[in-house]
Amino acid sequence: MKRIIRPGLVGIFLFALFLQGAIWGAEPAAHAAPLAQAPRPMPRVIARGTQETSSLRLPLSAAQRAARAPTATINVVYLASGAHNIFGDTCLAWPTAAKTAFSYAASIWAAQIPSSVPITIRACWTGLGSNILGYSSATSFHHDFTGGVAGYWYYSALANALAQTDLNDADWIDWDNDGLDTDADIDIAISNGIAWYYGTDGAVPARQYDLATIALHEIAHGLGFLGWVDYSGGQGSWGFGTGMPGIYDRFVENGAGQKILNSNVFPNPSAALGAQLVSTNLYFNGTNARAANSGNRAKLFAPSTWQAGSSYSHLDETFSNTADALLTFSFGYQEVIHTPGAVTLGILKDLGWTAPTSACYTLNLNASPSAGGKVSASPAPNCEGTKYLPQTNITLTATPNSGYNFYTWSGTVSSRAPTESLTMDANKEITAVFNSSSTQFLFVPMVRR
Ligand SMILES: [Ca+2]
Ligand SMILES: [Ca+2]
Ligand SMILES: [Ca+2]
Ligand SMILES: [Zn+2]
Repeated sequence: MKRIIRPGLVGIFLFALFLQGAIWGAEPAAHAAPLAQAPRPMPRVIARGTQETSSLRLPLSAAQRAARAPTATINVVYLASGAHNIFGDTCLAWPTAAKTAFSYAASIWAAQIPSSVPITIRACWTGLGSNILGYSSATSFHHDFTGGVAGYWYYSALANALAQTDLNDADWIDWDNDGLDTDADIDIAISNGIAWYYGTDGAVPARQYDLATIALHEIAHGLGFLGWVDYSGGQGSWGFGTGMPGIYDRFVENGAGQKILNSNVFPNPSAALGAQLVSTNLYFNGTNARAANSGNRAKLFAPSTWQAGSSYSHLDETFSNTADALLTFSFGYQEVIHTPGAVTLGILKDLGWTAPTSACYTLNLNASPSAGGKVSASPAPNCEGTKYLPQTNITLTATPNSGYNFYTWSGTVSSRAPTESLTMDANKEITAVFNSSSTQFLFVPMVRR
């Protein structure tokens, strides 16, 4: 940690010293002392409304919802009217139907990410700026715990999952300002001044925003889709004065493959780093993100004018109106996305989350013999790139090549019809058996000649 004191950096320096004392230097005797107040500032991101109508509708069917088994417990604490969240906003009473939509989003994530430690979200219903739908941040951040990569900040939901213990419940810091050492993991605010749709079926009327979609988006940030960089007056920096980057930043690079954390190329802080942050040329390069994105790095939102709360911690606009649009920075009227999308799941997996095996099913299709014909499936894969969401209804079509006929299916479909439907309720291995016209001709004389 650099200890260069300059006017204006004193506060950050004290913040860094505070972190040292609070996180590394805590001793049992300190228990008699008051809990430390949580250090601020910390990264925060906002979701914006476009006031334009979107045509993207990706809700979950009733069967798809029913098939989702929780892999984690996500508790939502709806802050009471008059309570303050960690950013000092005063919360208003939550409409009951809004809570239903928010909890629905939490249940979707609870079936996507595994953790043995319950995740707690503090949700504040409050007035926000014009066209701001909501904002999100983690409640606490941690580093150098068992199970994580040393030298990077993690948010508590992921840190707890990796450490398999609740790290912020006994760390002498009252991160959520409730007077207790026990702490939540994610802080989300939702605007009360938006024309929201509170249903969970995706049937959003005109000129309304889908609250479940926005809640799903904001929770993703709290799970780790949120970088530790800042930009001011052309200067870019990472670590918020702590000298330590976030785990998300570890994967970010420019088009030429230069890591933004490479201080030889981009000192921290520097104008060189600042230029990268507004370069429209930043990518998340992780094994799982690439696998989910046709082998390509996932482009990040890095517009030429820095947009605080939007830049860097969202997917690029090229993902708008696709199945990966959930982590783009803005939403249109009627935009419905109730699945995280393969690229976002890949990024979360690169950050350290273990993808649950139950989230999607594989469908392997074969033709026998391979020269005999083709098998096609409709719709295209809708989960993690090449797989299917549970309960997706699939139509299989066997098309023989010239000189062959379709004979039968083998595997989990047993039928003689060349067009067959099935429901994805498990991994499936299915073969279409073809026979050549001559084989079929020969078949008949072989019976009891
Ligand atoms: Ca604590
Ligand atoms: Ca607390
Ligand atoms: Ca906790
Ligand atoms: Zn966002």
